[in-house]
Amino acid sequence: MKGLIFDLDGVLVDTAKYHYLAWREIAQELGIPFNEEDNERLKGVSRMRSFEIILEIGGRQMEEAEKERYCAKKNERYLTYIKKMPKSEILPGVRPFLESARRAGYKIALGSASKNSRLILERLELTDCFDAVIDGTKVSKAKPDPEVFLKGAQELGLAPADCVVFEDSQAGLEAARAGGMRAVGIGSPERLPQAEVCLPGFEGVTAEEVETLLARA
Ligand code: B16
Ligand code: MG
Repeated sequence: MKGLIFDLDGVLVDTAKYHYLAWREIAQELGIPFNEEDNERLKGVSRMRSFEIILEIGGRQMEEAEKERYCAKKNERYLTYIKKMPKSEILPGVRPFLESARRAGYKIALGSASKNSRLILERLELTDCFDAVIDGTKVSKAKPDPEVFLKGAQELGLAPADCVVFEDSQAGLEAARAGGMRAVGIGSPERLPQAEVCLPGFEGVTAEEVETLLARA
């Protein structure tokens, strides 16, 4: 294991709740029922695909241009939450994990579907922790396609097999496996059956310990 590739939303920071709040407002406006269980399907998938899933739930169809307008509106709402987000919303143990992994010589990349990832890393003062940032502005295929993680490995100058992906979404874990990388789920094994190893989070864990768990998996 030479490279660590991190998803952003739900792994480094709990932005998933803000995505949910913003989408719920849009769904309400359209009269589409939308709950936290439905929201699970939106994790890790692109903004447009998320909206299409909401339309599917409501049995609705829409012209491309109108879909774009709703996606832009959702993002405006989402950004109002993100701009108020305090630094303390970095998930527990994340910063020490990243810092100690860097000191131990691992290369670190971000592999996120979000087009807002640069802004979020800046707000959390995490930008300097990354050797490479691959996000929704740099990829054309959404998770579960492995493009985002393969580009991450490439920018780190590493083979996919030497990288481990940390993900909270099913689509993201499928992408990691499809790309030939090791896959660590952040969350419960029941919710994330695609993961080789699951961690509840990063508190009290080191990259070396993750490497040991993967060797046994
Ligand atoms: P944006 P990740 C994903 O980020 C989220 O999990 C997903 O819910 C969201 O729709 C997607 O980013 C796009 O985000 O609207 O900010 O471009 O989990 O891949 O870091
Ligand atoms: Mg995520």
